[in-house]
Amino acid sequence: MNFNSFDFEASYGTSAQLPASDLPEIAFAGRSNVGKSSLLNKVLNRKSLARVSSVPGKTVTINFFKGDGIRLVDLPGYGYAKVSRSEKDRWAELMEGYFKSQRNIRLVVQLVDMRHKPTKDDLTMINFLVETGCPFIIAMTKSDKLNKGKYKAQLEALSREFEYLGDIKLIPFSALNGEGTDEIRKIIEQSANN
Ligand SMILES: Nc1nc2c(ncn2[C@@H]2O[C@H](COP(=O)(O)OP(=O)(O)OP(=O)(O)O)[C@@H](O)[C@H]2O)c(=O)[nH]1
Ligand SMILES: [Mg+2]
Repeated sequence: MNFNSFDFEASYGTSAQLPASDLPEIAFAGRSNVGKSSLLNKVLNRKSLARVSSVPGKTVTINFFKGDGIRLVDLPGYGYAKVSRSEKDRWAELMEGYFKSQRNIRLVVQLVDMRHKPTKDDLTMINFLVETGCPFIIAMTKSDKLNKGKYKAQLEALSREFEYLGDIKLIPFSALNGEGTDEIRKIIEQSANN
């Protein structure tokens, strides 16, 4: 798959606006600020195709990137405490609209911060993926921020934490040094061709 061929397609703020699902889709989910846009940019070999911000809660839309016969879908981040009730409702409407409209979703890349235990919202999202029967992998982001000892300890802790998921793949990832990029690309490619 040519990961350099992707381009931004469109942003949607309500589920009614979502285009027909006429291509395989790979979606990216995770709490606000976990590094979704950074991971997308890394996988697509681009500096700032997906907007990266240090201000959490910036992406309140679903963003589509199209290339090589598939769509990559940047889902809005969750779990940011300072958003208003109406923004939370908008988030829920968008996510439910996306997941419950018979789309051709081949894979969800679920992001969690490798430095921390999964949040309550992370677990809610992961259990939602389990319930919908959606295939997914877990990318553990910001792995570069851990020293060798912490890295090993967190890898073990998160492996235990997610043991109940069976053989769901856990992939340490860093947008800074590129760890995990090739593995994620390979899984995206396999899922798209399935
Ligand atoms: N050190 C390090 N920093 C990262 C990594 N990934 C993301 N960041 C930083 O974390 C912050 C948030 O990254 P984004 O990619 O914008 O996160 P997001 O999940 O898209 O955030 P929202 O769109 O707001 O939900 C930025 O300051 C990034 O530079 C990583 O792998 N390593
Ligand atoms: Mg983002």
